[in-house]
Amino acid sequence: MFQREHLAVYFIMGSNNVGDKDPLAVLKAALDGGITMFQFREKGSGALTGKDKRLLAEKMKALCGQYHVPFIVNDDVDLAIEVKADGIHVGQEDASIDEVKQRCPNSFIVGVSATNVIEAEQAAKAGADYIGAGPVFATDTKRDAKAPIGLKGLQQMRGIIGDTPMVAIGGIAASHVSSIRSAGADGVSVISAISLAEDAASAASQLHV
Ligand code: TZP
Ligand code: ICP
Ligand code: MG
Repeated sequence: MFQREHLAVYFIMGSNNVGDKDPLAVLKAALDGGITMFQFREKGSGALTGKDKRLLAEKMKALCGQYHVPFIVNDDVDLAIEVKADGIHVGQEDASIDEVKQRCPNSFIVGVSATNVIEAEQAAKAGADYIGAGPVFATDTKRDAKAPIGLKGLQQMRGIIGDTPMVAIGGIAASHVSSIRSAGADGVSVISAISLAEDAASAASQLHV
């Protein structure tokens, strides 16, 4: 069962976010460092597709399972169902919440990205299990990221979504965690702060409050 505590340290990664490292080794280190949720986001230049993508997803899912950490798939509803993920994360340009809920098992965790209060309110009303709010700060990781919403934007989203679980994303480092929590987020979601860290386990542990 999904709880907002799962959003505390939400790591996102694909095979092209780790430089020369082995994505499975990075994920294992992140799990050892105490991440509370994981999202497989295989997109952008050099991203795996087809069978290679599915095989990596299966390995990552198994690893997360050993740590009882929910395994979420970004965008790809078919893959999420195929590998029996714990949930799916969709953006505003991806499948609608209604479609996702129709196609996926009832137990699926459904996360939705929101870049402004209107999208956040819609997602909460449509029954998203959690909102991914951001980018909070500028980021080089996502090429087509929207303008940063800042801590003020996060606060505004919290004001409009009531107690819907919300995780902050975009340019987040350990030094931001307490101010992000104070702005009303239930946790932080990061790619590069863990995936490009020299010591992914230590980086992950430092993202806890
Ligand atoms: N959505 C909004 S910002 C972002 C995504 C997927 C990228 C976050 O990556 P980083 O490295 O934590 O800034
Ligand atoms: N939020 C989260 C949690 N994941 C994403 N991929 C995103 C926003 C764009
Ligand atoms: Mg998407």
